[in-house]
Amino acid sequence: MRAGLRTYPYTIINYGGQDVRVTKNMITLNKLTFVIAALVVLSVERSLCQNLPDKPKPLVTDIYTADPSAHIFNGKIYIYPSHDIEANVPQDDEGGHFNMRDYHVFSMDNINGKVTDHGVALDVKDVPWAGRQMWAPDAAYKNGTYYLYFPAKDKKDVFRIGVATSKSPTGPFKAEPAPIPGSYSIDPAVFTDTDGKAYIYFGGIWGGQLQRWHTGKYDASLKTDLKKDNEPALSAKVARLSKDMLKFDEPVKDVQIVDKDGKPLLGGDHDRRFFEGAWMHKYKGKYYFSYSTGDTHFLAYATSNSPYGPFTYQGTFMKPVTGWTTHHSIIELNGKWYIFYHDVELSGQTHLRNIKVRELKRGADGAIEMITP
Ligand code: FUB
Repeated sequence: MRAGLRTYPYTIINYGGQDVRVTKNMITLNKLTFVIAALVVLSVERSLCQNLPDKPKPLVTDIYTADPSAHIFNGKIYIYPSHDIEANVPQDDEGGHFNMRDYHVFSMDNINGKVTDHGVALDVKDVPWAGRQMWAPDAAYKNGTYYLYFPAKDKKDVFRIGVATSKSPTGPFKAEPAPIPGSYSIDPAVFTDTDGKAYIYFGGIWGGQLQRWHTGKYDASLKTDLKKDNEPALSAKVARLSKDMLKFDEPVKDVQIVDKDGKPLLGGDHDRRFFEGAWMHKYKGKYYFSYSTGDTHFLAYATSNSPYGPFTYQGTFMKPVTGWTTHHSIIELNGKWYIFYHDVELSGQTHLRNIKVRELKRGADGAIEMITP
């Protein structure tokens, strides 16, 4: 200590117009209070800034929802799911127990926000060509119109893909009088690339009937797959959409998935081959094709430099959820990525599902981290 200078065991501060003595201990305590307060503020802020729980809860609890296709339109999240109902149809390999009749659209202001049900957006009775089973839909937007793409069985019990339009993202949607010409099978997913071109991916084996079209003609005798385990697996399909978004603009192509040596995945490779539930997203210029492996219940993905592929298989990224089916969509919001998916937490029954959302994380190389639901 320097001569002539005195130190005091307290500091005087002016608090509310009065001089107050503050001891060292008090300063330490105040620092602690400050740190705690900062931590509380930070954690509240983080929850508003789209941090989601690791064990998400169902987003909708008053009706059953599945196969959620999420999109951001005008800065808001819209979800286009299937609407599961109890139709008392026994479970079979053809998915007869998924006997849905309509679609509801849901919206959220932010990823943690309230979920709003906008009611019935399209009913099977208003689709002139459809007979039954309104399965997993998707949506797209172009030039002031919203498009709802949906699979349904036609009056001959053959799955086709329909399209319906609306001026609002929440519908109601008006169906075109006939399915998309040349369409078949299920699970349409529409991806609009950065150059404005839109592509539709679709297909699903077993109950989704993709195997019945492998010669180009419908063959009802093929119930599950081709039963050729050592031959290339059946592929999902892709076609660019026409400018009016109502038709295929080119012949349908195979979405080929190959291993790291460039060899096609085989029909017997049930852990890796495509089953149903296609989704496409683009990350850092690469195209990520993701899908369900069906009877092995994984979500898997493959990447390419082209929206047409071939796609190189990268791995699975979600372990089986509760319930037989697994189906997802992936969106980016404010620099973070989210996966919408379903399980059967509410009902415990495969055909009565509930949608959920959680964050999708990646490694520095873009690899999607494994999710354990
Ligand atoms: O919801 C009916 C079907 O179950 C979907 O089309 C498949 O993807 C599976 O989730």
